[in-house]
This record gives sequence, C-alpha cells and structure tokens, in this order.
Amino acid sequence: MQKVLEDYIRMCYDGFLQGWHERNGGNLTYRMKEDEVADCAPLFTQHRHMDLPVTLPALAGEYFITTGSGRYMRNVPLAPEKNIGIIKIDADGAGYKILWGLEDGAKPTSELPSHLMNHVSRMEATGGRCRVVYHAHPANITALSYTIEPDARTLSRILWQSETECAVVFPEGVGILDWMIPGGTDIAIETSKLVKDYPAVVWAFHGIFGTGADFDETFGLVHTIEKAAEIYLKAKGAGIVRTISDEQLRILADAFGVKINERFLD
Ligand code: 2HA
Ligand code: ZN
Repeated sequence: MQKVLEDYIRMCYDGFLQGWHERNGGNLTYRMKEDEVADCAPLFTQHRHMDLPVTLPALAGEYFITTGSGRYMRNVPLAPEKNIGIIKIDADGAGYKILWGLEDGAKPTSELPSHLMNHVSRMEATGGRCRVVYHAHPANITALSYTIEPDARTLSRILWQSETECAVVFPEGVGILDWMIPGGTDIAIETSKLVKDYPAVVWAFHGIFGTGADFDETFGLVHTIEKAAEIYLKAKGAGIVRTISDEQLRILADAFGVKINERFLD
C-alpha cells in the first residue's frame, strides 16, 4: 500500500486506541503532496462529483484524504476503501470529485466544511506547512470544557500550567468555541476564524480540532493537550496548592526558543 495511506490509517487507529473515537466520532483530513498524489494515481478509478456548501478557491486542485461520514475509525484498517477516500477539489473550489475509496456510496466526513475551512486558515497561518486537520473526542479535554468559561486565555493558561512541555508544544495557546451545532457551515466558519491564531481549537462539550504539518505533529499536539487536561482534572480533584508560574513559563519559552503568547501571561 502507498506509504501516505499507511501513515493515515495508522493515525486513525491510534486515535481509536486512545479512546478518542467512540462509534463514528472524529474525522481526519490530509492535504496530499504532489509525489503522494502521483503514487496514488493508479487508484483513481471513480469520478463521483459532489458540491461543497461553501466555495474555497484557495483549495482549488488540491487532493485530500478524508474519513467517511458515518464511518468508524475503528474499522479503517480493516477496509480502508470503504471507510476513507481521496477527493480532488474542483478548479473553482465549489465542489470535489471522489477519486478513490468511500465505497458503497459513502460521503466524506460530515465535518468536511470545518476541515476544509481550517485547512485554508492554517495554510495561510503557517505559510503552507499545515497539511493535517484532525477532529477527535478525547474525554479529558471535553470534560475540562465544562469547568471553564469558553475563553482561550483561561484554557491556555490551565493547559500550560498542567504539564511543563505544553508551552513549548503550543506556545500560541489553544482556542475554544462555545457550544454550536456540529456538522455545518456555521461551526466551520467560527472554527476557521479561531485556527488563524491557534493550532488547536476545543469545541465545548464535544471535542477538539488539531492541525499540523504531518501526522506525528498533529497527533502529538492533540495527545499533549489531552494529557494536560487529564493531569489538570486529576490535580483539581485532589486539590491544587501550587502551579507553574508565569515567570517559569517565560523562562521555559526562552530556554526552548519559542514565542509564548504574551497576551495570556500576567
Ligand atoms: O461523527 O465527530 O462532529 C463525526 C463527528 C462529528
Ligand atoms: Zn465530533
């Protein structure tokens, strides 16, 4: 199998093993590189056309690997051709063709608008580095969203204080969107505004969107955020008597050569 598909499938199943993908929860999209498209070209035997609910000229001609709507991450390694697929965005950015996979009439993930609009925002924010958008339902970060107001400064400070390396992994912080109906264009627009500033955005009472240049970076980001949330909730349950200070966060950022978001420090 093509290496890019192997790596993609591994990430789907890794998320399942973490317990982040109950039932059909979560979805993953990857913007393919030219050589990966060439590797996969022999697979492109279908031309099912679909319209997008939004027009995204910035993605014209791009190829994406996507999970299927209603499909389970748990089943991706067993039958990739049924559970994931490759799509190509039309030249006008208003629709796409399914070129491979998503067999038996499957469609791309219900969160495709959020994924594609996040790709546009993160491509701009990272000078084209970002290729991965990942949505998962990890229990701890979702639980944490019940304990705070939906405010990025509050959330980011909690996470930075809950594991020393967090400020190095996501010095910009993490955004948070208050509860909205998932699966549509409205939540996609609001999320794509937040990912201009943050590599990850929590959906309150739902889960998280993480982005990155490759599968390792993206999975690692969500894993780090989820671990920090777990530590916070454990520490909060036991009773927090002290935490990492803002002075220590600044020293840490200096030592690792990252630019910590000063707006979130006192
Ligand atoms: O079912 O996670 O947000 C897929 C989802 C929708
Ligand atoms: Zn979801």
